[in-house]
Amino acid sequence: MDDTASDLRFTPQLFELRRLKMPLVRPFRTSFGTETVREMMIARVVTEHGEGWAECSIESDPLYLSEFLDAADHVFSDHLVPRLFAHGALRAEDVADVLEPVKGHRMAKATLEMALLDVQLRAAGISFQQYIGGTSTSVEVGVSVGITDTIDELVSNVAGYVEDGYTRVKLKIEPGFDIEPVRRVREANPDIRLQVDANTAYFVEDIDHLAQLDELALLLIEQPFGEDDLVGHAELARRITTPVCLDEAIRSLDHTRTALALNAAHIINIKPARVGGYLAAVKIHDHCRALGIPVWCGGMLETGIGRAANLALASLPGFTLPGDISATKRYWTQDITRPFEMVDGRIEVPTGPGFGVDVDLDFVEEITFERRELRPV
Ligand code: SMG
Ligand code: MG
Repeated sequence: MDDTASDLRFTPQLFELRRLKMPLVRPFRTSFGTETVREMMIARVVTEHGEGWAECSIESDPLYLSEFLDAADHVFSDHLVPRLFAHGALRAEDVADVLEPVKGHRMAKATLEMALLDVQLRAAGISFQQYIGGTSTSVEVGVSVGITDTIDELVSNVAGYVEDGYTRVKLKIEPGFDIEPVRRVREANPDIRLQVDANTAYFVEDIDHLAQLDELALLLIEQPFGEDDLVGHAELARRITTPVCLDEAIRSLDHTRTALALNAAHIINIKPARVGGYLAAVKIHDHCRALGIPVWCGGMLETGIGRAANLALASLPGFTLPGDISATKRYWTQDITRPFEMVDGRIEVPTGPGFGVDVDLDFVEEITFERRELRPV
């Protein structure tokens, strides 16, 4: 990583947490629920050297991972932010250590680190991409397609995304909506790169059933079993030919090391928030790259803040598979940053200082339904 960002120290004077409601352009259904209006949180930190913004990828309910927004409110105000205030001047690289005594809550921790990273890189005048040593000026992206009431509807939704230019499509699956829908999408699109994501909806007893996916030429199957079932995923990896990818199971570099040691994954989905932040995400990328394990950048239906950062992350050389980073219009009619457009299946990596996007304060104000300020006492 680039050291030019490392000279100054930053004293947080204020953390502002905002909860927003953003309507999705189309409902997004997974094995754990349907989202129509997405409840999101963003954070802003103010320091003596300027301010920074962060995406908080925590969901409103504890259905994807255990963290959820109402709990995060408490964790931020009573456990994490007071530790940063008490520590005084610091760099983004210090945040994980300062917050280490608090167990878990990695998405909350990732938010605070991200806000400080934005300040720090803006103060140094360098982009996040430069800081991590990302190489490509644009990255290949994909789209994640939700479960539908009928297979025809799914085939039609996928056709729309292919029409928009997506060449890699991920289908959400669940028991009762798996082999047949995926087969129909494959038949209609013989050449697209297709993959599936089950969000922990299956059990090891389902391996023979899931093996039917093998004839559909998928890039990968993502996290069919529980977040702790590494042994189950290892058995799956032995018994099917479709490459196995882990998402929910990977919440740290240690989880990554363990999963790979057990042969529980051929591919890793790196979601920065899930692993405790962008700095941990880079470490996981480096580890996987050294072992020749392909990685790709996961998505949490982010605002433009998170999308900007994910694009830079995905420009590291080990991100050899397209990420769940779609164009803005796949998610929102209006975003809180400038929109991101896809051209030829790729989106450009932002080059401005920090994460390289400005936040539309008027629009943020309009969609904020809760705003809290945390200051040192
Ligand atoms: O495009 O950001 C996106 C969505 C990607 O499918 C996606 N994310 O398990 O990978 C996943 C899900 C988690 C979020 S569902 C609310
Ligand atoms: Mg997933």
